[in-house]
Amino acid sequence: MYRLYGSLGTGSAAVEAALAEAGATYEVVTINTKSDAHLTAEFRAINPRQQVPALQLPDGSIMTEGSAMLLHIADAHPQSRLAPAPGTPARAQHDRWLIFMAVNIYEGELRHFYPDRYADDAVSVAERAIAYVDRHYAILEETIKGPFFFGDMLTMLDIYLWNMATWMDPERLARHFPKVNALMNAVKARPLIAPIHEAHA
Ligand SMILES: N[C@@H](CCC(=O)N[C@@H](CS)C(=O)NCC(=O)O)C(=O)O
Repeated sequence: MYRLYGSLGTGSAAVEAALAEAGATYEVVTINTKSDAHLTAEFRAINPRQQVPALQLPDGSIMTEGSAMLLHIADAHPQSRLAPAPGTPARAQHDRWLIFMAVNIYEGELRHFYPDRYADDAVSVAERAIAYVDRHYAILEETIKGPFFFGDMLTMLDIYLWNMATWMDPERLARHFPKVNALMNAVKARPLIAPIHEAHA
């Protein structure tokens, strides 16, 4: 079985939702980042970067980077059809946008939530990070077909975007990014994801 090291309200929510939608057997080990449980030597042995999520695969190996986990879960559970088939042009687009979100929106949110890690003037780092994240949400807003990213098919893009969209102020999201907001609502309404959403959001 998979073992997911995660914490409520973090990027581990997407991995939990992906495992649930894939029909995988998994357990969640809570590493509460709010009480610094990720900063222990014990967790450093699991993830030297001391962040969640970390995922132990059924063979005992450990991987980090949530976006990579989603791609792996899709490929390890092809019957769940959570990503287009590897090697196809549709998969290229899927992976393109997943990495787009990881390196622009997720990274921008880290600057928003941990501004003091980037500069002494934390307030201005946080403000610029919000504008930076918005700029990338605007590009997604133009690209999403609706209700899901590629139309009717749920993919890892939707699960990843749902997770990140829960970090944004709900009123701002609805006003400025209605397609992202509708996508988030469609994902959170899924029976397997609704309880995960409740717990994390
Ligand atoms: N690049 C990593 C980033 C993971 C990450 O930033 N996790 C945050 C929670 S969303 C965390 O563990 N924060 C605690 C810290 O950095 O001290 C990924 O995509 O999985």
